[in-house]
Amino acid sequence: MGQNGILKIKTILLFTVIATLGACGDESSKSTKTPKPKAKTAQKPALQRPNFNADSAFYFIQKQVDFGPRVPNTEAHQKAANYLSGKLASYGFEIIEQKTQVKAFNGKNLNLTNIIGEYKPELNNRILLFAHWDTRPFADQDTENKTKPIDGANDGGSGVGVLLEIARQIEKAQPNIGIDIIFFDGEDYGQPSDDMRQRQSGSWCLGSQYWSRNPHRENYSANFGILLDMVGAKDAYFTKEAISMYYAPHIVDKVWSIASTLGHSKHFVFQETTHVGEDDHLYVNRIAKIPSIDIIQYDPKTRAFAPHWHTHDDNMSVIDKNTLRAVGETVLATVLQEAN
Ligand code: AHN
Ligand code: ZN
Repeated sequence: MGQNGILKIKTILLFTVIATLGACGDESSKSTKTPKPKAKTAQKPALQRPNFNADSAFYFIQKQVDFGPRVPNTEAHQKAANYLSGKLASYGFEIIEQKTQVKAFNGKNLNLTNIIGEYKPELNNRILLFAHWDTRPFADQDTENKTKPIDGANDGGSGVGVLLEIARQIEKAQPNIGIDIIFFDGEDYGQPSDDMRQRQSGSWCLGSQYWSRNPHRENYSANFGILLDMVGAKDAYFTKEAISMYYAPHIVDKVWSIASTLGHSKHFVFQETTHVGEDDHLYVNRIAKIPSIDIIQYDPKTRAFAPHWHTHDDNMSVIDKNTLRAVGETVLATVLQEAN
């Protein structure tokens, strides 16, 4: 607020005091003629539990898995892209499909599509929500069928499923704030740790790297960003992850405190963890300069992702509606609280 704004409020308060004193000496009596200044300085209303339907989020994950693994350059990937764009459009979002070709660590050219949905594109006050929609082309953490692609119900499906349900609720609530939902492609095509080739930096997060260098609108900006990655498994915990704490500690605090108010501290634990690996928010922070956090399942005790991570066990059987609800309510409440 500028100097003028402060002066204005001071002046209004002064008048209020005089008006109240003038009315009578009774402290409990409140002037009915001066409700406006009160509204100006009023606190935010108490946080409400938003409508978020976990059955619906679950269904959106099932639909993605039903296409088959969403591996770039496959038919399932193309069909899933059409489904995701169509769904976001059906909730009133304006769609931009950002297409590019990138080289993977193994020399393959990958055709990627970042799917971007804009709600109220005309507003400058914006929030960015994102998740990756592609799935890992191999099961390098499995002991069997290591070269076959995975279902990626949790890793790929869950973040997108929760965000589609949030999009559906945003259309109903019509908040007065700009919201961008981006489904990034090519996150999970990173070099396996046992790969014999020379170590390559930046082999993960190919779609978000491209977008961060080439945002869908010139001078694109958002107040902050929230990434959802592996947010659907039973009993998942989300720790305060190191890259988020480095670039956007105030957003971590905001989201974790909303989770706590809504009774979701079992999932959003007040524990910081060190680097859990590269993720899309790294590039959104570092290159696009949007302070962004990652809600990502990580077990501080085993210092690892869930046991199903990058294995064939990452299928619908690991998805749990209580976790989807905890994440969905928390992220949606965060967005709605920013609206005015
Ligand atoms: C790495 O393991 C390098 N990054 C973890 C990010 C990730 C992979 N999220 C899902 N799959
Ligand atoms: Zn992955």
